[in-house]
This record gives sequence, structure tokens and C-alpha cells, in this order.
Amino acid sequence: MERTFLMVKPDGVQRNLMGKIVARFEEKGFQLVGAKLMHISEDLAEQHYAEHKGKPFFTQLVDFITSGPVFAMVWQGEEVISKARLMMGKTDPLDALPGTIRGDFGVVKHKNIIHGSDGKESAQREISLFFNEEELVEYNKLLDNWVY
Ligand code: DGI
Repeated sequence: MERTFLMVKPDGVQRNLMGKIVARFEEKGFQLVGAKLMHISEDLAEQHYAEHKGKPFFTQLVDFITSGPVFAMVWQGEEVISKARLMMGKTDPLDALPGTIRGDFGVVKHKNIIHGSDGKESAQREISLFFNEEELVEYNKLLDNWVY
């Protein structure tokens, strides 16, 4: 079963959106296998956003993601990587469709509520950047028989 890394960014935490965001993925039928509220160090932020190093918005990105606690999560499910991206909506909340997290809750690109891995490789890389194997919980839910 596929796994992805999702993170409620500092704006989402401050705006009390953690519960609503978790509920969307739970209701879809995906399974939460790891979660923690944490502050991101500058070093971790730079590693996480390494692909954006050198871009004009990089400093703003690192400052923002380290500006308050984030809610880091690992979710599991069929095609969860691409489907979570669909549920998040486009990067710029003004382009994100209503019904998506960014489309429903965000207004500006640099405060777009949620991060989600964009492929298998980044999911693996980001999960291991943020979580130890012992922090991820393997379990069965009876309800899964009604989802799958
Ligand atoms: O995978 P995404 O989060 O949808 O988008 P991404 O990987 O291209 O960019 C990572 C984050 O960087 C994004 O969530 C918001 C921020 N960002 C991307 N492009 C811009 C930006 N921030 C500003 N200020 N300006 C941009 O052009």
C-alpha cells in the first residue's frame, strides 16, 4: 500500500484547520499511520525544500515553514500520493478548485495551508526526513473492509 507525507503548514495550524484536514483524508478512506506536532528547524526546512534552493522565494519559504508548529503526517492508501495532491488542490489557492483544501481555505501562494509529496521518490524521502520507522504504526481497521 502506498504512503505519502502530508503536513499542515504553520498557517493551517494557527487557523485551527488541523482537525478539518485530518477529517477529509479519514473520510476519503485513507489511513493515518504517523503524526506529530513539531517545530521545523532551519536545517530541516532547507533539506525539505532543497529543490527550491536558489529560487527568489526560497528564503520566504524557509522563514514561513519555521515560523510556527506544523502538523506532520504519514498517510497510507491506494494511490494516496496523487489523490492527496488532488484533494489539496493547485499550489496557488486562487487557482485551486472549490472542494480542495487550498481552494476552500487559502488565498495566497506562500500561505497555502498544506504540503503533500508530489511523487513516490519525494514521498519516501520526506517520510524518512520527518519520521523514524518506529514512529509509523502498522494496524488494521475493520472499516477498511467497507472501503476496499
Ligand atoms: O508542491 P507544491 O507545494 O504545490 O508546490 P511547489 O513544490 O512548487 O512549491 C513549494 C511551496 O513553495 C509552495 O507550496 C508554496 C511556495 N511557492 C511555490 N511557488 C512560489 C511559492 N511561494 C512564493 N512566494 N512564490 C512562488 O512563486
